[in-house]
Amino acid sequence: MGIHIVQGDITRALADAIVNAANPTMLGGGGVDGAIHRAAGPELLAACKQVPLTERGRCPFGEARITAAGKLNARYVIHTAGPIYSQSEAPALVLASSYRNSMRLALENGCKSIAFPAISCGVYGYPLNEAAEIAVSVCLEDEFKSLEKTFYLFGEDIVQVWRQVLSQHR
Ligand code: AR6
Repeated sequence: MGIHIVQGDITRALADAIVNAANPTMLGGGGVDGAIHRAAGPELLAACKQVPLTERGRCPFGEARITAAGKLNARYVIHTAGPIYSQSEAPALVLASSYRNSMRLALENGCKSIAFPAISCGVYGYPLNEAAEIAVSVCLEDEFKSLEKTFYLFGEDIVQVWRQVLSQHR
């Protein structure tokens, strides 16, 4: 299935799963994480508190966790903590893992469609071009071909970057 790019708010997405660019605490935050929690309502935070985390109560960078979606038009929210670009030893591997683990969880839960934000491209500081290259390449892996993938991107500049990278892969 294809890869689509939409300029706009991911909380409006109609998809089986909406991916949240979260942080390892899984307790919400700013940016897209804040928007998703606000739109989903308090059920989402309650659901996040139920998911299995590490002994220290964390979802490690590059991993993902799935919850119900509260009031969103989706069956699931998949929360992943992308890398903090300046602090990660291997940001490209971690970012690829965030996309891969999110899509694996979606497939394991019977999803046919998934909506992504630009994971790590806000306060986590990932350079847009490199992030787009990783996002698109992982989406094109054979394992994920049955999923309909849509990127919801904030702003014209980032949409341009994603479109250009996608066109280079076609
Ligand atoms: N829909 C789509 N994209 C959005 C939306 C939205 N409603 N709101 C922001 N973006 P960021 P990160 C874009 O900072 O870099 C949180 O506090 C935004 O313009 O949300 O992975 C978490 O709790 C940018 O392009 O996520 C973590 O602590 C992209 O989404 C931390 O931020 C990602 O920006 C994660 O940082």
